[in-house]
Amino acid sequence: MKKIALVTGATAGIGRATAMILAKNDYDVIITGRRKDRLDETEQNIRNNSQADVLALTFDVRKYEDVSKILGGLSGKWARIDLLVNNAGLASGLNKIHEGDLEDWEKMIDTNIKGLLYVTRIIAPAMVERKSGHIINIGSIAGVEVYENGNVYCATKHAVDALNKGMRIDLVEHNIKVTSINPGAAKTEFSLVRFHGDQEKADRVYDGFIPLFEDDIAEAVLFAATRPPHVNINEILIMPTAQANTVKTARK
Ligand code: NDP
Ligand code: 8X3
Repeated sequence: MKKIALVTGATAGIGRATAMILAKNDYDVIITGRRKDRLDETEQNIRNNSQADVLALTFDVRKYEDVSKILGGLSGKWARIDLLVNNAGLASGLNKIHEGDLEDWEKMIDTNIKGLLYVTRIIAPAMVERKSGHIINIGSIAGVEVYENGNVYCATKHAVDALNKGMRIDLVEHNIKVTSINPGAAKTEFSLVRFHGDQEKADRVYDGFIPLFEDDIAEAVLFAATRPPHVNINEILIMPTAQANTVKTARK
């Protein structure tokens, strides 16, 4: 029987690449996101380029009622999720704490922390019952360090780091693996979303150096997911060669 992976936020970037690489490596995949047209594109792309079966589910991870109805209502083979990749997330805004926009703050907290919790709360019990499963949380270098104006985004990713460690303690006796993949700057739609659609500002983030790309992170997810049963990858911090940390990047 093929393994089943659920990847949240698969309409773009890291989630999209992760769903694709898992599909090419013997997983059937459940993909999720809010933008139905983009999810349909991802589904078609996976079907065209792999042997995987795909289930596309459109919902907002911030809405617990939808998360619980849609994910809690999975049936047949789709109810047996072997791998959960908690990827859906975003940065919104880049402001001093005293100038922060409450809507931005709530978006980040509700998506990056509460959304991840909502999905995990629905999926983890069946893993516990089966005494098998793997949860991979997409954290960030922003969960390891804090940088100027990154305040609330960094706080949410520090929360993901704490949850990752907490999940591992709570789930270890149930034979469930928990991994955090923490990327540095990766060129996806991340900066476009952070700067509310300002493409020029988004592009400037990656000026003068080679950032990570979505496939680089997807490969790290696949590596963690394919270790033997007795091996858990606790965390991977993966950076562009040109980025030493959140404050020092070698730009040409
Ligand atoms: P993208 O903006 O390219 O992709 C984000 C994905 O998350 C999209 O599929 C989006 O789908 C989904 N998403 C966002 N909000 C919601 C929501 N409320 N409900 C459901 N899905 C949602 O960014 P990345 O691929 O870069 O980001 C993926 C993860 O990686 C995030 O957790 C991010 O914090 C993390 N990360 C990114 C880094 C980077 O430099 N790019 C570095 C470190 C970590 P849709 O809009 O269709 O709902
Ligand atoms: C994304 C990486 O450094 O832009 O999580 O916050 S960073």
